[in-house]
Amino acid sequence: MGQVSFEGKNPESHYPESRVLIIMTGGTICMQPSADGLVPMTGFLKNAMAPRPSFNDPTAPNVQLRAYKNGAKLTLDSLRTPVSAYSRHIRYGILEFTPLLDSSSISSMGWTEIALTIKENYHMFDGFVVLHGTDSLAYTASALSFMMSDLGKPVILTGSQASIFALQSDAVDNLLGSLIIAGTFVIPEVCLFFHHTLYRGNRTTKVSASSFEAFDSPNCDPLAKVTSLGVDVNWALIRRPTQIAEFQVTKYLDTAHVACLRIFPGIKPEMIESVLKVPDLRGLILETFGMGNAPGGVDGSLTKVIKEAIDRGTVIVNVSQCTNGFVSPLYAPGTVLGRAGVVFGHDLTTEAALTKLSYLLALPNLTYSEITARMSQSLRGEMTEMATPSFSHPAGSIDSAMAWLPAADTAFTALGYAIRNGDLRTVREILEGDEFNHQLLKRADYVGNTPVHLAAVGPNPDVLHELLIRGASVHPRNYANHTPLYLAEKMGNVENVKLLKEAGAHLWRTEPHSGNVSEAGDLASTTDVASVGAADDDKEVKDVSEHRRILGPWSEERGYWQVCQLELGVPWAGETETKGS
Ligand code: ASN
Repeated sequence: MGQVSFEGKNPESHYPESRVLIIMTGGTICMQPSADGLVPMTGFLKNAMAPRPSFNDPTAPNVQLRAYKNGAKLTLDSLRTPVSAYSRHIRYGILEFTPLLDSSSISSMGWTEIALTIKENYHMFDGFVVLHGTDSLAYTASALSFMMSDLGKPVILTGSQASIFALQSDAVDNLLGSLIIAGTFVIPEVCLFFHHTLYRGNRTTKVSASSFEAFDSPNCDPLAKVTSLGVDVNWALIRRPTQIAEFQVTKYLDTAHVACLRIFPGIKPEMIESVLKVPDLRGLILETFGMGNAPGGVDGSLTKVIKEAIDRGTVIVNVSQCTNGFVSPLYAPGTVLGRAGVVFGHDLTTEAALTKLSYLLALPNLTYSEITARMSQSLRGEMTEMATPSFSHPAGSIDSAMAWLPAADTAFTALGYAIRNGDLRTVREILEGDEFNHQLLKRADYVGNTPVHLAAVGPNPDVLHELLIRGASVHPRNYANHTPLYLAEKMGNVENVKLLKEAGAHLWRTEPHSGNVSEAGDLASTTDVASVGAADDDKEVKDVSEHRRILGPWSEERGYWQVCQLELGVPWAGETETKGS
């Protein structure tokens, strides 16, 4: 008997595939010259990606992906990348918007369309890449971050300064980097990737009209950098879930009733007043000098028009014209603005302030003071929290990371044992005692199991709950492409299955409902999240039966280790056989 060849659902490759949906909205990246100047071209997958080897693995089987748009079921052609440094292929399909836009024409309707498309397809892809023009990219990234709550998967926006069809362009690097990150790392944020750098989307601003280094996030370090060694993720900065909740989308932003005004030396109170008296105006972003200064006007006339508008219920937010630093009522004029009721936007970018206010104004039943209170809090990491935590650590210098390594191995092993024993107290002690606990939660064992995989098959749902509220993700897939939910189902652990689902977990087509946990409606929702077209469906089902053939029916005595070794791709002693024998 020979070795079992465990190849997941890709018989032509030893490596698993991640799935990424590309949403193409337009922008220079897809433009070609015409008599009227650069115009967006359709057919990006076929015309721009298929001919480029870095986007198209020639050994890949033809697979059609299922996707949804406005409730309609679609079949998308797909390609996959050659295997990445992370031992994965990224398979992707593209949904193109009609018409494709120069991003200067995007509006809140476009943001709604992007957000709803992600929502409709959320269960079928590991991550999402949004291709978009650069001009309004920072606004879109900010808007989407507020519209999406309890996001568990990466949403990466990118574009390029030069068309992908140009000889010298940043398009290939930007798109390939976005695809690999979206298909490899569970970074549950709306991000912007440009010039080898991953930024938190709502911290970005466009800083150059022509340079390839077009974006910056001046008040927030990058979330990741692509180097010759791979992707260096700054995990300490990545936002983590802290509540048990499923991904939701707010469909609408109230951009129609907000405005933005830049203060300049000599500005007249009447100018500000005319903006503040626009019918139905509900909010104003005031771009002030330095730390939030504005001229008071003769006899405080300027502050007077501001105060009157606030008394009428208009929300006025003070942000700095400087790209770096924050507003604070340190100077006298700032104090006067503060007393008048202007909200200090701290280090919000104008893009984030405008879209955040539009988001809050669209939420039903919020009072004026609830809106101003939320404006001053960080909702999605868009502003630096004012309160300094009593215990913090640097983003992780090389020295501290090196010093941490051996201890981390011990801590991870101890954590694994505590999880398997259902020992909540020890789990808490390990996580509380380790300042790098966020990294422990992301680590995986030799078959790719994260602590959540272990807890999913562990005896104590409270342990699983503890990991989830401390920011562990339900979405990572182990080396056999299996999620914690699949393992919990396989074990028939009803409570863990319920908890994982409440936290937004879902099964994949390759993880058919085991029947061990039979809840009404489960099977329908499970089969409904099929991620592939007909041809691929057949192949995947065959592969699962291959697993089953080797495993035989589930039995308790085979226990945890068999799940971990056989289901996760490591042959179990005495059960190896040649494929097809
Ligand atoms: N005008 C283009 C756009 O924003 C600029 C670009 O994508 N580089 O759509």
